[in-house]
Amino acid sequence: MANIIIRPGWYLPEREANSEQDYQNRRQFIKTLGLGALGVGLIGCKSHESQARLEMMPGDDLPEEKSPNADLYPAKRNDTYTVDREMTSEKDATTFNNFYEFSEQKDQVHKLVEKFEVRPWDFEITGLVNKPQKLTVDELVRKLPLEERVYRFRCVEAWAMTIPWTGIPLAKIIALAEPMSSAKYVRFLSFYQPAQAPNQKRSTWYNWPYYEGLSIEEATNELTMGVTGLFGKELPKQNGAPLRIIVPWKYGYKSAKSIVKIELVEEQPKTFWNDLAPKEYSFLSNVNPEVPHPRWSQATERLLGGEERVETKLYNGYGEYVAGLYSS
Ligand SMILES: Nc1nc2c(c(=O)[nH]1)N[C@H]1C(S)=C(S)[C@@H](COP(=O)(O)O)O[C@H]1N2
Ligand SMILES: [Mo]
Repeated sequence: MANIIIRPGWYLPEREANSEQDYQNRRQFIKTLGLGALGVGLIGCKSHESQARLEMMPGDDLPEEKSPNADLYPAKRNDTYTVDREMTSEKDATTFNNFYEFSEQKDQVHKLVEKFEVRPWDFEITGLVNKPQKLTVDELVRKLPLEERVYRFRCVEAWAMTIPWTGIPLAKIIALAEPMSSAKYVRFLSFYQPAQAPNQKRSTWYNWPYYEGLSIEEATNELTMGVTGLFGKELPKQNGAPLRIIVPWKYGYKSAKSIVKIELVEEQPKTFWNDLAPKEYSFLSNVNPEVPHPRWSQATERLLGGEERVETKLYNGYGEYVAGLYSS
């Protein structure tokens, strides 16, 4: 029973990975039809949703409240991590999103985040720590310096992008709480607001809220960041505002969005996708071109914004930083 209900969610990646182009064409067609019909409907009835859809432009997806931290962006770029790959456009990176709390359709997420309230945003660092922390993201970005890094990012569905994230090394964020030596893993918990996130309300077969995890060595590796910005501005809601994780050598789903809790724990934590389909989404999930997903190859990836495919690299090209974590 439960299996049948869960399928729609994790079967989507297959359709995406194997016939993404078809799928996008169909969406475009539906969108064109839909807009025409909405235009007529609007004359008599200004429904909240249809109005939002008509008026929404890519740049409008930023937090609406005036930001007390706008002056922190753009942050200085740390060129140590600059990647020799062309930058993905801001439009592509902010209109094609995996964020199942809002929609399973990547091109719809950015249109459905309007009600999502990301300020003020409380989050905590708890568990096996000497100094548990409770603070807002606005406080966090004043406490620790922000920097910009250009990273490759690779989704398990075999698409990839290269974009400038702004944030703080996660090691520094975790250090605020002074982890105990018994802490071996870090667990991330995303928000739960079904009134603001339509798919949390509709698709109740998922184990909301989203949860992920890393070993403490992975979480405190110099590459891992707590991210609050993108393209020199505050993080758009659809990309995981106001605080998300970025782990650039692992498949995208390891990088939890819109987190409210970082918990230091002793045992390897359970993770959202691993619980749904353990054979397809492992806890480790390092990018590896030689290990195919059970339903598709991971040897190449499509660069967002076009049809070009390039070879996928072991650890997404970050072996010099992380190979040592796995060499025992
Ligand atoms: N809370 C939450 N975090 C999430 C996801 C999600 O659905 N919910 N999707 C993951 C997946 S599969 C990917 S590829 C990336 C997508 O991030 P982006 O939309 O900023 O590209 O977010 C990851 N983090
Ligand atoms: Mo993904």
